[in-house]
Amino acid sequence: MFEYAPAPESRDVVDIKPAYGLFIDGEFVDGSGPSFKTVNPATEEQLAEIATASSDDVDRAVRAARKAFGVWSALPGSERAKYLFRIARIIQERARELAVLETLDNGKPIRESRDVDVPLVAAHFFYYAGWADKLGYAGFGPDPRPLGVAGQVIPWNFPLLMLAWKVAPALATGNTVVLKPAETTPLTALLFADICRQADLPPGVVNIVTGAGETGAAVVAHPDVNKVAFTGSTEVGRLIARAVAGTDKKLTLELGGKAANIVYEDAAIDQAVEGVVNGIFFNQGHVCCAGSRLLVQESIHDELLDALKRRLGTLRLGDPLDKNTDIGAINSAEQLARIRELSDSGEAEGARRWSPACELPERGYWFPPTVFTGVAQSHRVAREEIFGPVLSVLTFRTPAEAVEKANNTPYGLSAGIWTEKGSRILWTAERLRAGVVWANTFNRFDPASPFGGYKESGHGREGGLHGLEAYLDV
Ligand code: TXE
Repeated sequence: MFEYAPAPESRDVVDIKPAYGLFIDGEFVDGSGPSFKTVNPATEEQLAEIATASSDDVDRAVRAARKAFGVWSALPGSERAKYLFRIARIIQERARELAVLETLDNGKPIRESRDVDVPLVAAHFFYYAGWADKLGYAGFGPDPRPLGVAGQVIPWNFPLLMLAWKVAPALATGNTVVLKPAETTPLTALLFADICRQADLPPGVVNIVTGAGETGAAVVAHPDVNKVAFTGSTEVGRLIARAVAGTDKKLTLELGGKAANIVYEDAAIDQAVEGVVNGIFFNQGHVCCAGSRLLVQESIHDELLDALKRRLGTLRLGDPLDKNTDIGAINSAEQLARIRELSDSGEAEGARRWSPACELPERGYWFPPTVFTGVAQSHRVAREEIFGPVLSVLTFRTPAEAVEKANNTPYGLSAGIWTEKGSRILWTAERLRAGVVWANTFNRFDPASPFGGYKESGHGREGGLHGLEAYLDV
């Protein structure tokens, strides 16, 4: 029998201060709103007090960014590239610190923050550093111009990675930034502020304002912000679209999803099971492109479900700092309540609920990996984004039915296809209304490839060349 030996990462590699201010014009300053606390969702222990930026503080940050824009946008691209390369290298040097801090504040397994989040963050800065002196060759004409001050509001599921997706292309193109991290996960953005200082980035090029939705709304509404970039709920995305309507602000929105992961009967079952598990249980399912609807061909339903359940029985849920952990904590009490409410609706509407035997820690916010079978398209668990470790299983008989069911959602962010037949991949992919379609893999990201949705999943693209365009007048 296999003996379980815990392998905890040391939390001593991070130096968490008891209280943090806002980062404006290259300095940490007090916020004038009431401070709030950020907690470790795995233990509910307080990590730090965080300042709230009032609209006056946001105004100070935007003015600092405006002043810095003059200097930053006038630098030759090769100079801006040097700063971005420097930031990327410091991220690599401080990778362990960033990963541990991300795991403490967010609840995600250290294996993911160490092996996925932080390396991708560095990769985004390297990638966009490479573009900074080549914008004239990017296909947008000889002299594309930066927009000015970018107001960026990000969520809590990939705090540092969402920052990188937004900050790296903004800086490479000569814009300056006022960024508001999510209220439950501000710590890595504040550590990033320290990295900007270490890289000698000119003051005001990056400003970080912490706080809740009101602070985000103040960033979006500020008249001297030229570009708004948001990742979060569809509901808040709509509010932001309304706030920006009628202004000349450029807008990108990256919102929710309800992706179908389609498994055809000729798929390699073991590989598909791994893809389904990674698709929905990676980052506790707090992933906008999560494969939350499994569409399995009827003829292999029982075989696939048996294999899936066996695999789920081997996943370890627990201490996110333990290098063996597969499933960490839910990010907040609010998110846990949302997951519970939607899961209860699944049972009430007649779907069958299953979870592997697993003990949940007494403190903290936890939810077991959960599978719903016998799900109808009308059930809430098939229609609404749960944003948790909950998989809804539906079946199909023909490829046409698979496509119809996959597209039967107001969202259109991503999808997955599992089959050994190349022609079937192409046939299916060209009929799916989704911004990203993965074939025989899932949740793969690359800074060179554009990411974004159709329909209620938002508009605009981040990543790759398209990510540059979002920050330029072309
Ligand atoms: O999102 P919010 P929440 C989905 C997911 C989740 C649900 C709610 O389904 O269960 O949204 O999560 C800031 N003006 N996604 O409540 O509120 C807020 O402070 C400007 C999918 O956390 O959208 C935070 O920084 N900003 C998603 C950010 O918006 C406002 C990721 C996101 O919070 C604001 C997160 C306002 N009026 C949740 N109100 C994805 N696409 O990946 C709030 N904010």
